[in-house]
Amino acid sequence: MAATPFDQSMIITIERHILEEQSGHPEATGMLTSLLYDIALAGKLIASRTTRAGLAEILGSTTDVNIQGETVMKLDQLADQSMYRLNDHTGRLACMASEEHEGILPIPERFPTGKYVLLYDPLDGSSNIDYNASIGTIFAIYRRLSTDGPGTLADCLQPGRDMVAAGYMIYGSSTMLVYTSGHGVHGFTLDPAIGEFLLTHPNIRIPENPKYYSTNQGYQRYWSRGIQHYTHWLQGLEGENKPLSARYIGSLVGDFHRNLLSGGVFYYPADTQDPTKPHGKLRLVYECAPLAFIAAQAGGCASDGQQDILDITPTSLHQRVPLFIGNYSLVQAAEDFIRQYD
Ligand code: FDP
Repeated sequence: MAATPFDQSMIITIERHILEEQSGHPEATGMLTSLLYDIALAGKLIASRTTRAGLAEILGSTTDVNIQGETVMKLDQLADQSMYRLNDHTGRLACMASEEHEGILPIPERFPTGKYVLLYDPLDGSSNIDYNASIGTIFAIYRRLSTDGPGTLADCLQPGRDMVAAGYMIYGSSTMLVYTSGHGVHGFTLDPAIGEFLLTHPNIRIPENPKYYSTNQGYQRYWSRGIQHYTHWLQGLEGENKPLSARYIGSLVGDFHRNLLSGGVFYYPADTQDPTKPHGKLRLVYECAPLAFIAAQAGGCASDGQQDILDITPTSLHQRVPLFIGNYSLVQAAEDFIRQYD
């Protein structure tokens, strides 16, 4: 029978999908399933706030400055608190870490601790909030390394390869949640009428013929020779390549999401613009590693220009690394140009 919008057998909620994935693992306790579901709930809450962002009482900056030296916007704080509060009492986490805070976020003593750690960037791309462009929440889940009691910094500084699950929520023309627990990448769209994330993009694979390159070309004068040549190659000015189209929102989740569905490469290389940031702008544990895990699960990859992002063991929570992410061939080409010219 042909599917209609009301064919209920076609409707797979995120809860059903996560539970079905769990049923393939008889040893699973259900804790990860519940954790993912709590994150999805935080996503719904943040989505409901971001869609009201134009309303005066929550739009605009606070006077606080976060540890990255950026002005914190109120929505960042709302998103940060939503993620923390929905996960602090469940007994599933040993600790958390958020891009908005300098150190790890302990679980309050009155609540039990659990076997996972959650790292998140509550509202990535937040400089776009005032302009109605897509923004997102990125998360990564690891198994704790410590055996019991409060979680530790070491629990949060694990290489991306050891990640258990990762995902992002994107708040755009619709709200989507995209996640992987190591068995493919799956995308869900929030149906605001019923308040549920429904499976709309099962088994996402990065298309083999890439369409886009995404970078902030305004910084070109600060780039190394390798990056200059790489960019010319992507533009078809060097070599035999057909030029790729340029697309850059300046919101990592938005740029990554588009390239995941259309094929392409996003890069934020090291540059000489700011001597205090010699490795680019993006944070390894909050942004690069989780998206690298998703890219790899979708058939792509991510590199810092020399090695796979997933192989880097972080040395601090707010460590920054250059990022090249997307189709495997385009990321490998970046490494080749860097090796040849830099
Ligand atoms: P934002 O500062 O708006 O939060 O790392 C944060 C980030 O956005 C990414 O989402 C985005 O890709 C990048 O910074 C944009 O930086 P530029 O403005 O330097 O291009």
